[in-house]
Amino acid sequence: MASCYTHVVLGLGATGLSVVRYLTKQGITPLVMDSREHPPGRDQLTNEFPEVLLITGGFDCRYLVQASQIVISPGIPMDTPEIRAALDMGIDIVGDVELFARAIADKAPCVIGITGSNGKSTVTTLVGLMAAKSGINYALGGNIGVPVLDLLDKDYELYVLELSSFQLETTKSLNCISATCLNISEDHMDRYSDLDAYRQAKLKLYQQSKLAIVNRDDLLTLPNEPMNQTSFGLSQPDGDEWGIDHGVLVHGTTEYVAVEEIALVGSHNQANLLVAMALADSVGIKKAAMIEVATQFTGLAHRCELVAKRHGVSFVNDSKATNVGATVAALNGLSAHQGDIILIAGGEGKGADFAQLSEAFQDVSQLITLGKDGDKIAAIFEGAIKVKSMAEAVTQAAALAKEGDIVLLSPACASLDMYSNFMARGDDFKAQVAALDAEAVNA
Ligand code: UMA
Ligand code: ADP
Repeated sequence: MASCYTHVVLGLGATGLSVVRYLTKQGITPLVMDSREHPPGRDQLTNEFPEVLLITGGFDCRYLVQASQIVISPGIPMDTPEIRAALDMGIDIVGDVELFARAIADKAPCVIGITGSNGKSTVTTLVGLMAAKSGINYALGGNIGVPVLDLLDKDYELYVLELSSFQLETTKSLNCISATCLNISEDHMDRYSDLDAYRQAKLKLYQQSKLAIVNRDDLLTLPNEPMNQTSFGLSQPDGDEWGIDHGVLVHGTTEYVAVEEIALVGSHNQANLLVAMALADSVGIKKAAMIEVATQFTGLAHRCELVAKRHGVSFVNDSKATNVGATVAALNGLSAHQGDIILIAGGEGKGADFAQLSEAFQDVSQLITLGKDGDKIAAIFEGAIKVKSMAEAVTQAAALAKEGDIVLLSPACASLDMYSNFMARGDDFKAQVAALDAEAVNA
């Protein structure tokens, strides 16, 4: 069988659709394959690109081995046997971010790259807001939810990119002005052989940047080889580093903003602000713009978001805590709280070792678990309550909570066992909290 397809797109989600859009604009009609029977973008593909052939239910090797380029979605592991076979034959296998990097190589705009286990979306948003306040024509994209190839329709001075380890596995040509790996803690252990394999995927970003901004409080974020670098951290900085000195965020000896004036809550968010300012500084964003954002931005939805206060009980939605590190950060951020913390956790654990939650669980007075791996979390907390739905979790939590307590949804797990994404899970939590009031009215 001779294939007429030079380009094959693997995966038909947000990324696959953006790749088809990009390739067809270049006059290329790709073949699309998805290993699921009913991929999410099927209807959209048929409507937008009726001429594009879609094969579902597997990856047909006969097409792969005859292609000149295979564009792979981040959710598809590189060690899928069909992809390995094509790689061994020397076929160009790239991700959408690599295609983006090649497409902008001649125009040479400024690119900032942001990776890490937790805080990527917050830092990406902070840098974007700082750029906006500085009057820079910028775009945000990548893992934050906007496929990078969709940003090529317009010209921008600055691209601020959130990059996952999955995306970085297939990217080698980004030419960033500055890049950071915010922190490293266990995530996606169902995809990587160990923590170092996951870390090495993230550190690939530094090789594609003129400046590395490392977290001196997390040595796993340091590059393998010394390079042009500076650091951020919660301690007093040395020389030109970013840090905190006597309660003030500083760059070297230059004061930026006092901790008490920051609108975001928690020490992890002070770190997020420091690195955002360091990245912003690398592209000439003005100090006044950084300070304005630091004092005004209260955070993204689904990240330690206070959704309701009911009879003196605070209901906090941290649905974006899709790994253990994020839940630990949320609990550490609340450790000074006087009342009890009732935690709702569980979901798709992605192979995580939940024992790492034990220390932070000292601040939890009651644990309610749900989802596929809820039982594994319940096993490390005596007297954990196991429930089957968010409605049950919220009702139980509300019944246990008294004035001054916090009910925190911070699952330490992905949502995909019960929901389409973390936002749907957070929205369900909010809806169940709102339903408590309706029940009270009707009682
Ligand atoms: N697919 C297969 N075979 C597989 C796995 C997936 O065919 O073995 C297909 C699926 O059937 C589906 C398509 O691939 O049709 C989905 O592709 P995808 O999983 O790569 O997801 P996209 O919709 O393209 O979204 C991706 C990112 N998703 C993942 O990395 C899993 C989105 O990050 C990102 O916002 C988007 O590209 C735009 O860049 C989400 C995410 O969960 C938020 N990221 C992970 C995280 O943050 O922890 C890394
Ligand atoms: P990401 O895009 O990397 O998932 P987000 O900014 O969306 O990061 O935040 C995800 C989760 O991680 C939230 O639960 C948030 O409270 C927590 N978080 C944010 N910043 C940090 C940080 N610097 N260290 C640890 N956890 C963090």
